[in-house]
Amino acid sequence: MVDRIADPWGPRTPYGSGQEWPVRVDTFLDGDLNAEDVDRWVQSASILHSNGDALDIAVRDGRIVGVRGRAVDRVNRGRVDPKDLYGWQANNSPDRLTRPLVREGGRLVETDWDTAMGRIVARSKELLEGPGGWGHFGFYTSGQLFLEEYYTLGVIGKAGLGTPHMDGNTRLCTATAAAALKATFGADGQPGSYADVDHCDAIAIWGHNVAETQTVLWMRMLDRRRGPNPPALLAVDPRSTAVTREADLHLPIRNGTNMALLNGLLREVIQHGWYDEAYVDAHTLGFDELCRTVDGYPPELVADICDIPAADVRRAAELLGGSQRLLSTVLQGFYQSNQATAASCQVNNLHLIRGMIGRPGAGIYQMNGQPTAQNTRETGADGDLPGLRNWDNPEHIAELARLWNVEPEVIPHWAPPTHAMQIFRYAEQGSVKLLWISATNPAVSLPDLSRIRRILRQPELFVVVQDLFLTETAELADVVLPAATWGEKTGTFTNVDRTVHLSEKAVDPPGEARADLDIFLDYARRMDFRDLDGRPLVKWTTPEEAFEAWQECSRGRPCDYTGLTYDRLRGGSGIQWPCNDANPDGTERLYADAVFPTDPAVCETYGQDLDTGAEFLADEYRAKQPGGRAFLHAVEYRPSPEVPDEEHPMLLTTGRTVYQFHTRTKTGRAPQLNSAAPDVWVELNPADAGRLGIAEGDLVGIASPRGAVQARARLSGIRPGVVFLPFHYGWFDQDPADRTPRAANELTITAWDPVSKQPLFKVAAVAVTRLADGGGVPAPAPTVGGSAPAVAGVPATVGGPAAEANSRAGGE
Ligand SMILES: Nc1nc2c(c(=O)[nH]1)N[C@H]1C(S)=C(S)[C@@H](COP(=O)(O)OP(=O)(O)OC[C@H]3O[C@@H](n4cnc5c(=O)[nH]c(N)nc54)[C@H](O)[C@@H]3O)O[C@H]1N2
Ligand SMILES: Nc1nc2c(c(=O)[nH]1)N[C@H]1C(S)=C(S)[C@@H](COP(=O)(O)OP(=O)(O)OC[C@H]3O[C@@H](n4cnc5c(=O)[nH]c(N)nc54)[C@H](O)[C@@H]3O)O[C@H]1N2
Ligand SMILES: [Mo]
Repeated sequence: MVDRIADPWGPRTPYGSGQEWPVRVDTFLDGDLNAEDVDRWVQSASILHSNGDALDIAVRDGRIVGVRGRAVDRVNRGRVDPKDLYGWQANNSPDRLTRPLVREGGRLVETDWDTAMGRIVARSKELLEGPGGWGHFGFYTSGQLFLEEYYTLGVIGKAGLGTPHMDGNTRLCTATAAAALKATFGADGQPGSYADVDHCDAIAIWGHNVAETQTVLWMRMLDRRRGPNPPALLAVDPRSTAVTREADLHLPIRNGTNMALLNGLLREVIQHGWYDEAYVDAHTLGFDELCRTVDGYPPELVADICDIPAADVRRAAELLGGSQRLLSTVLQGFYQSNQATAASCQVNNLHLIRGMIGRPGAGIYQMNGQPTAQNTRETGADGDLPGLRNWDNPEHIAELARLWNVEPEVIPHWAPPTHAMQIFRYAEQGSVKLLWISATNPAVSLPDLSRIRRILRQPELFVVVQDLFLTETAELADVVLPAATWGEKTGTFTNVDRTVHLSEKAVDPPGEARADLDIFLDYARRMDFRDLDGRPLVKWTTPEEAFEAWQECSRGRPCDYTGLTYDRLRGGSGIQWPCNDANPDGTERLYADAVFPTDPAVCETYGQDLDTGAEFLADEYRAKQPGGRAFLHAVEYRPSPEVPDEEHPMLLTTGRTVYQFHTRTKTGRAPQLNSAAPDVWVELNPADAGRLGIAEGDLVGIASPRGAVQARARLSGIRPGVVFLPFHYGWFDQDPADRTPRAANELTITAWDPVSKQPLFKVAAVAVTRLADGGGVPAPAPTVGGSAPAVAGVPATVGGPAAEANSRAGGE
């Protein structure tokens, strides 16, 4: 038995290069239950991160009572993340929404489905038939629904209403992953495989706290590090985390300077001749310009911009340049930071010029964050066109029009799809009049929250919120729809390395809550969307039928699902797309043949200028004659849009802890997870704390030009001049009489990457002041991971008997 709060990663199962990762099966069951007490085990996968850990849901008396990892699965080989071990308890929470709510006289009151849907449909018809039509509809969805639900929503938006104003919270999450993959390779889709961990000789971790955010992937890396021939480890993060402490080399760069670092590293690699000339010549475009640009970034300049020793820039380049099988992971420290897409593309460049792609151990993970974000992108629920199609390619539009049997003109394709930040802008300005929010909590997760609250409160904006709980966002809605969730509905989703899993319904949802698919289908029916022959536009009623419709849409595209079926996904391991006649068992790695989907007929985008975001025209793109080669993009470093000044002298960055998921609607309702990190804290370097007279546990005020929050100080290993706030803490569980502002996004800035349009959650300027003495009581911050204390005497975070889980190497 292991207390997986005290030890989130559990026992090691070391293994060597090229060996198979050993099985270790993790199980957690409610209270004193044993495996014999479980009525049924129902196949599923994790829903609290993008790793795609396969697990079975334990059911007893019609309730979920626990989970157990699936030993047969290629992704986790039985292991389960702490959030997944304990987080399912939120399904059983007594405060689940069980009936629809509508706003009456300023208050939300319970009603029936007919009334709630009737209001949405009446408002929709009024708007659609009036002047401005589709332009009034905005949809803001998620990276946490199922593939079948996104595809259905995408068809409703694109072929039913014809609105381009649809996006996911994936804009906040993995828009940069998609943008960087498109920009370099021509289309979305992760080149690497999780099995690359088994083969690599070096791992580079770029702005990714993998130990806390993809714990099972980290377990795999740690098991390699403890076995024979361990891979070298490089970590780039302004904080001290479990990853940077394990690393052979840690570059604690100033947040917002990734681009300068990467330019400097590429310069060193090129100048030392650590690149593969033959690969560069045959398979890439843009090497000469890349050389010219990075030439301006000698180690001393990089050291100055990033505030790290020049010798460490050289050492990092040596580590990267000396590796034969390099694995890179990139996540929010890049995606939500300054020059997000440009910097992420430099990691692709590094792999391309070294020929480190498409073979075992040489992998790139432009990571996802949310469990089903890949599907939001593939199916077009983020506004992109389904099947990774190019909005600017008339032939792609014609294909969709044929598939859906609608006029091509109905499908919005006259401009790029509207990104989430712009949808909220339109709502602010009043042109978007109906905003339908599903499975996301923007009142806590978007930047500059006082503005977001103002937008959502506007009386003229009709807000629909579809959720499990009365969230901070739902409180502001006109109609609240109670949704079923994971474990209560069936569907599929795809993880970071393209592994598709089936998640089956295990139990009934509470009260009148309905699956999101059924809600969208009900809306389509009531709106009476038709195709050209007068038949219903949406022709499916079950998840499996929706999946089959999606398969047709994916046919022949990079994300080809045509070889998959629900039956094939049952029983064994998840399967990686593309899975089709040519690859009946799925595809472990993309680009093994070094042919990239950059051909103008195939590519998902004609590209953008990575500095400004300006879109290239089709002819400009064709003139480059990519012919299946990948693009090496060269970009100069530019400072962040907000840098410290006298009034706001420190840099703020934000992120996560291992125990909480986002705005905590689930993990805040699981006792073991909640008590491990019950309230907000702020991480400070001891030197800054000393200068400001702040001790561990003192109450601190953090103010930016947009707002102010209060948090208890945790003196940690973060770099001097930088403070870190977890963004998990909204106000749903605060005493209504004392809602002291504590959400990190009160402070963050409305600014985004020009290419991916992902908001810059990782750089803002703030002032930090001491407000009150903490009386020697430590901050409510975990002692594990990034918030590990730099001072002695803070008691360790433990879960105790209630958190004891089973972990068995080799199986059951
Ligand atoms: N426990 C837990 N796991 C999760 C989630 C969760 O909420 N909780 N959410 C899931 C989702 S949706 C996502 S997107 C992922 C996110 O996973 P991560 O990206 O790993 O998480 P973050 O904490 O947002 O940021 C990662 C690191 O970036 C560093 N950083 C900040 N600014 C910079 C910078 O300018 N440059 C560099 N190089 N680094 C910087 C931070 O110090 C932080 O340690 O996690 C997924 N997994
Ligand atoms: N400052 C700062 N802000 C950030 C970030 C950061 O690092 N720093 N990270 C950003 C990132 S990467 C992300 S992904 C976002 C996450 O931001 P959000 O998406 O707002 O976070 P969640 O708390 O996951 O919200 C998901 C909502 O969906 C509901 N839900 C769960 N399952 C279902 C379902 O099956 N059906 C329905 N209808 N509802 C469901 C949950 O109850 C919850 O209310 O936050 C972003 N905001
Ligand atoms: Mo995310």
